[in-house]
This record gives sequence, C-alpha cells and structure tokens, in this order.
Amino acid sequence: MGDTIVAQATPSGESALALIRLSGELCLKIIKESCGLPYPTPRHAYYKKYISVNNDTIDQVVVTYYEEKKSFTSERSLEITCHGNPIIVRSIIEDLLDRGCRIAKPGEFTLKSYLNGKIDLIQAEAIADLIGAKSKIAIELANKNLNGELSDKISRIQSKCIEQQAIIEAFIDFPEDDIGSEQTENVIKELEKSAKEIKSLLDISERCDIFNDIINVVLVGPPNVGKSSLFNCIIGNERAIVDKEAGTTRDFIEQKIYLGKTYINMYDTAGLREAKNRIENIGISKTKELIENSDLLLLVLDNSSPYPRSFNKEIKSLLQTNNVILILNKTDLTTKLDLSDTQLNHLEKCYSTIKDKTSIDEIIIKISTQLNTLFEKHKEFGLYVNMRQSNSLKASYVSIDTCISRITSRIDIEFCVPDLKNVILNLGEIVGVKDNEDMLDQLFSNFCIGK
Ligand SMILES: Nc1nc2c(ncn2[C@@H]2O[C@H](COP(=O)(O)OP(=O)(O)OP(=O)(O)O)[C@@H](O)[C@H]2O)c(=O)[nH]1
Ligand SMILES: [Mg+2]
Repeated sequence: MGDTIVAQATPSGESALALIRLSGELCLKIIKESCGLPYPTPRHAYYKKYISVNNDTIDQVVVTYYEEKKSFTSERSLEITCHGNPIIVRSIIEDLLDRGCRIAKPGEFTLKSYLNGKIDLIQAEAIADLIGAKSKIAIELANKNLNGELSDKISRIQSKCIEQQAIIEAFIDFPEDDIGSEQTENVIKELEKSAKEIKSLLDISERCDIFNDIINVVLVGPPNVGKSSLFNCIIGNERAIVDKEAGTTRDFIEQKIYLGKTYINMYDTAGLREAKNRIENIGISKTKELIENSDLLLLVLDNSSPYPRSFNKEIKSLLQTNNVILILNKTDLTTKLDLSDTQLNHLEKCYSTIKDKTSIDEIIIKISTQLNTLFEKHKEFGLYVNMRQSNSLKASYVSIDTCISRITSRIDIEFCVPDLKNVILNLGEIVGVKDNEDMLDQLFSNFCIGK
C-alpha cells in the first residue's frame, strides 16, 4: 500500500477557513473514523465534527471524499475544510499523522496526478505557472496550457514525424524504390513543415520571459525633479523620503504593486548626476543597473527648471530601451523647461504635479496602457513555452534540420532515422517522461506544498 500524504493547501496563518488535502488508501478509513462517515458519497460535502484518535473534538469541518480514479491524483482523496486557525490546522494534521499519513513533499499531489496519467508534464507545469502568474495574461496562457493546447500541438508534430519515420524506413528496406521519387519530396515537405512549427514554438519561448519575471518599472531622472514624490503618489504610501535638497534618495526603494492587469515592482532611484559624494555615487551605479533590467522607464524632468545640459550624457543609456514614458513634473510652477533641442523632444510627454491627483491618475493610466501593449504583443502568440520545454524544442529542431539535410543531399540517408528518432524523443520529453527521476524531482520541487 502506498503512502497517504497530507498537506495544508491554503497559505499558513490566520484565515476564515483552511483546506487540508489528503491522497492515498487511508482516506476512506480516515473519513470513517474521524468524521463518522463509513460510506461517504463521493464528491459530497459533509458538515461534521472532526474527532481525533484520542476522542477529542478538534473542529467542525466540511469534508469531501473523492473515490479512486476520479480525483486529481487518481487516488482516494479527502479535502477537509476547517476554521483557519493555525492551531486547529496543526492539530488536525498531527492527528492525521497519528493515523498513518505522512506530510506531502512540494508538488507531490501534482506529481501523483502526472505519474497516474491524469495530466501530462506540460499541464503539471501549467498548474505551477497558474499559481505563480503575475498578470492576467500570464493566467490566461497558463490556463491554455492546462487545457492541453500546447500538448496537443506538440503531440501533432510528433505524430507527423512518426509517420515520416515509417516512410523513410520503408525506403531503406526497399532501396529499389527511387529515392528521388515524389514520395521523397513529400517526406522533405512534411518534415520542413514540422521544422517550421518547432521553430515558431521556439520563437514564442524567446518572448515568454516576461511571464516568468515580475515587470520592473523604474523612476529615473536628474536629482530633485520629484521622483520620490511621484513614487509615493503612485504607490499610495509615503515610503520614500522627499526633500528640497538634491541627492536625497541614495539607495533605491522597491515596492510591489498591482497596476493595470499585472503585478509590478516599482522603483524609486537616486537622481542621475556627476556626484562628488562617494555614497551618492554608489546609489547612482545602482540606478544604472536598475535601468538595464527595467521593462519600463519613467523618465522624470522638472518642468519648472531649465533643462540640465549635464543630463545629456545620461540620456543615451536611458533611450536604449524602447519603453520610456517622459514625465514633466511640477507643472503647478512656471514652465522653464525647453526640450526643443534635446534628444527627448520626440518622446510622448506626460505632465504632472503632485498637487493634482488627476495628473497622477493619468500617469497610472499611461503606465498600465504601456504595460498592456507590452503584454498584448505576447498574447498574440497565444501559447506559453517555458525554458525546459524550449530546451527540448531546440534539441528537436537541430535533429530535424540535420535529418532534412541528409535526405535533401541524398547522402547518409540511413542515418536520418536516428535523427528523426531524436526529434520524436525530444518532443515526447516535453509532454512527459516517467523514467527521469532527477528531472521530475527538480521540476516538482519548485511547487508549493499542498499542490
Ligand atoms: N511645486 C512642486 N514641488 C514638487 C513637486 N514634486 C516634488 N516637489 C518638491 O520637489 C522637491 C524634491 O522632490 P523629491 O521627490 O525629493 O525629488 P527627487 O527627484 O526624488 O530628488 P532626489 O532624491 O534628490 O533625486 C521636494 O521639495 C518636493 O516637495 C510638484 O509637483 N510641484
Ligand atoms: Mg528621491
């Protein structure tokens, strides 16, 4: 009999309710003995007292039983919803351990589901992606993978390659067939089609990084232009120190916020200038690192001061990224800024003053519109391909390319079968391998406990 595993599926800490999840043979015995339900109707929610092995009532719970083959893991499963007090959760889990269960490893429920053939590897990964998604579009794409869209596409390419392998093997077995025949041309055509499809999935994977990482939005500009003031207004909290003295912010400040349809990391940074102070210079180097890793820059200038010519040498690095919003701040004061003979003049401008909330709201709308365009570009591809999947795609692309060259050049044609087998194997690995324990351990260890 395999182990029966248990874990809290909801985050720890106080909450209205908490969910404890079990999978394994002992589930039926446990629901009978702890909740007095010897013959539970599967998928029926029962409101019961949970009684411990020592006959103490731990809590009033809602318990649901799932029969074998019809649960997420394909094993007998139980879901116990108790009140979200960590002491209650702990008491129930300790009681379940006394009854013979063991604590689940990270991702073990999903691993069981995969090993028992309920989902493939792409779908297992999609579950982790869905939980960790930082934006609505990332959720949408993870859901598509969970529904099997990517798996279907890869399986279709794989079946086509298997068909072509059979045809090529027939050529080799019956060499009297003319190798230059129409049939050979068809094989090349079919393989080229598959190669193109693999390539297009690879192209998608290169643009998928945005879904793995949180978006970085960085406020930059000369000192004293109002970056920290704007930062505080955007995040809705007086986090950063604001002062009339230039060079106030030295170490950058980071705040995670939900804006538009995504989580972003918003950064306030040290003003860029030729500083004499050593610590300020360290801050400025950090600002430059953040600029390099940014997805969107909010370049702030003071609309009430003449353009600082010394800022020109900073501009080159700032404009290397395509995503810049130019904010002209302090519009409540008299305009003295003139950008007409600067490289910034062509940028779309956004006017603001911290004294007018509407102007701040407009900046927020601009940021979310810009982020949405960034995402929409990715959404067009309609699918999500992660790094592991992309590595296997790369390997299959190399093999299919070699295979096509061998057939086209009519040399070493018998060696193209191992190439094609490699393609098929690598595509198969994307959807699932069951005999690579190290790979599975590594993949599922990134999951949270209880999933
Ligand atoms: N009148 C006016 N003053 C502003 C506005 N925004 C900021 N200030 C003032 O400008 C001064 C500098 O503001 P900060 O937000 O500290 O500027 P900063 O760009 O973060 O400056 P450093 O950290 O030194 O690079 C402060 O005295 C603010 O009160 C604005 O829209 N209008
Ligand atoms: Mg500042």
